[in-house]
Amino acid sequence: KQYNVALVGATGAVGQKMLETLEKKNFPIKELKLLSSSRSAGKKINFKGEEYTVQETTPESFEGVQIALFSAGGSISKKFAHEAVKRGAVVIDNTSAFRMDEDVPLVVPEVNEEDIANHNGIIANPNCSTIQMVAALKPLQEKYGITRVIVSTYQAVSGAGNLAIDELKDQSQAFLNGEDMKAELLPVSGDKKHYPIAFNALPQIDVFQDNGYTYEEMKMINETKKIMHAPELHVAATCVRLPFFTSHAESVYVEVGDENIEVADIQAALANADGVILEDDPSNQVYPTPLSAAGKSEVFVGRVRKDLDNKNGFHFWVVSDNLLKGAAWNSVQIAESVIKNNWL
Ligand code: A2P
Ligand code: 11C
Repeated sequence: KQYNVALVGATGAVGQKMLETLEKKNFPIKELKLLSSSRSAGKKINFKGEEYTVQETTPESFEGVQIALFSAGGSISKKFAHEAVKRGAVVIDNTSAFRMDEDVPLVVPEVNEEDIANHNGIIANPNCSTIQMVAALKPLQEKYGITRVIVSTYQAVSGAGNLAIDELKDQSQAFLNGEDMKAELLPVSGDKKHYPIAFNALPQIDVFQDNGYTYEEMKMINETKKIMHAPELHVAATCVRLPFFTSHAESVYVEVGDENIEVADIQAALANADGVILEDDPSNQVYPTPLSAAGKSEVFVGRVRKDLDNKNGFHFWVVSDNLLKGAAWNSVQIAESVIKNNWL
């Protein structure tokens, strides 16, 4: 069986990876609609050797659509997702618009695929930095129980979209030419101040909340508890943007429920987990990096160590392609699960 699919935000950084992923996975598409704003309407995009014309997104765009993948920002999802559902589509939304809504499953298939069954038309794809962390935490939660997580992130500019990628390129060029770097977008488009990302590190991803955490940090905290069905889990996050293009890296500290667990136990649980690849051999300098993970769909983990003071504490390093498992790949996995399980 084949399905009518719409892709909202087809011209964006994630949208382009969605197309690559749909092609790579040979997703059963009958008709494909590529949607954007009026700015890109008329643009031609090649998919599986055929040329498609990008169209402006309107409520009517979703007539006859069965699966709609949204990745054009939260405000666009808020404007059009219900229009798509009203017309019979299942929406897989890659923005933060509905993630914390009670009737919207927030899903990483390796962690909580069964939550999809309860959808009411919208299924949310978590934030990229959350996805890779929960993929690594899940096997530990299952085997040993976890009580506390403290994470610091090292995030690629592509998480902020194509314009941020261009900004890093332009600033790098300017810096190397001895010219002034123009900062107009990062850390957050629309915020009061902008700082150069090239040759820098910005401890702000998304806007600040009243509690002093950024929205990216609060997404990691709240989404993790929801996906893992662990409202009592203690989670703290510090999210930092660094000047590379692809993959987010994370330093994770986790406390497990049993003080007799050793590094080899954690490594074994990670090595056997779905979608996770253990790359951990310090004696041979083996560990994942943003470049080694780029273009791959798995979550890579290395540097597993036991805390030197807390017997329940472990540290590790998680890396994954933020546009693939962090976005496009996870969304298409959700779509595949919907089809496979008859959850349309
Ligand atoms: P467009 O090319 O028309 O601007 P990125 O995350 O790389 O910045 O991409 C954002 C994506 O969201 C693009 O595909 C962009 O399309 C799309 N988009 C932005 N604004 C709208 C809108 N008002 N309606 C539909 N799609 C939009
Ligand atoms: C970033 N994690 O790297 C963000 C991008 O909630 O889906 C993803 C935003 C989201 O800037």
